[in-house]
Amino acid sequence: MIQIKLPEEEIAGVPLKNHMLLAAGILGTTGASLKRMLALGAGGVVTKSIGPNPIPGHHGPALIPVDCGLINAMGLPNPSKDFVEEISPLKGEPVVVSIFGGTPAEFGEVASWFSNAAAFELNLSCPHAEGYGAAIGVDPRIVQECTEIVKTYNKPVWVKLTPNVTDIKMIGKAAEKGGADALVAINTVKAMRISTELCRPVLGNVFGGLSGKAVFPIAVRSVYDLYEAVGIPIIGCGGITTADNVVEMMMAGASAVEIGSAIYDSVNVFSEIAADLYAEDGIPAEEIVGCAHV
Ligand code: RRO
Repeated sequence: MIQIKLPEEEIAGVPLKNHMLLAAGILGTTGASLKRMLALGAGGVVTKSIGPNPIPGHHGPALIPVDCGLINAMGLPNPSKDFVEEISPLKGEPVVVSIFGGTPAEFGEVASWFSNAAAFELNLSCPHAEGYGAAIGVDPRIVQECTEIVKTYNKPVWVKLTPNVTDIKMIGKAAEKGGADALVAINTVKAMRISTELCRPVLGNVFGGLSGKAVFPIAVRSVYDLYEAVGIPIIGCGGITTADNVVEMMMAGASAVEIGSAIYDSVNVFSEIAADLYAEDGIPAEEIVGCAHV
């Protein structure tokens, strides 16, 4: 397997310690858990998505393990503005704050609270949130406007995209037009399970989002598509569990990756992948980013 060198420069405006970030939504609700994931080898961390008002989340069951993945319908649980204090001890660390709102103005309001963020990741892609996430992230005009307003806070802006669209390239281009510094592909894939014993949907919210190994090929395809359509960096996210998966994502066009569901199986996944991925005589990652494109 190809081995690479650690990054020597910022990636999409963020000084990452390696090419792997903790994805939004996993162990990202407290300053302590984010700090722990950095200590366990994450090159950067993305927080749980924070919105304009506190939300308790959907009622359970909210997370179900399935073959090769997880389906969640957490329902954007978050403490809103109180989270500013929660992550203040992490000042100076590569902490990307994931934010959401129902309008561009709400995105701007939430961004205005986080002067310590290394970057913002705009959640325009949660698949099961009425009025938020993918409900507005399928509209290129809104995606552009949300990006523009958050850009006024002078930090790198990453836009996380939903795969639940006919043409992800169109949404990616809208974010790029709004000034995005990077695209993150992908959020979870809309999914559900039914209990045949109970004759009812398993999730409290009925629908949720599928993550984990099952979605890796969808994420690779999305990154590959976006690489052909935009000129900004792409962060690959979805089902990555091995160093070879990281290399494959890079060959599709990703400059870095985010890892979430794999933590369910091993909290040491970052250091385990790093042991296989990096070598002092490895090649610069830039040499393989997008190399699969003909
Ligand atoms: O909280 C959630 O239910 C959730 C979010 Br914000 C998201 O972006 N993606 C997802 O699968 N779940």
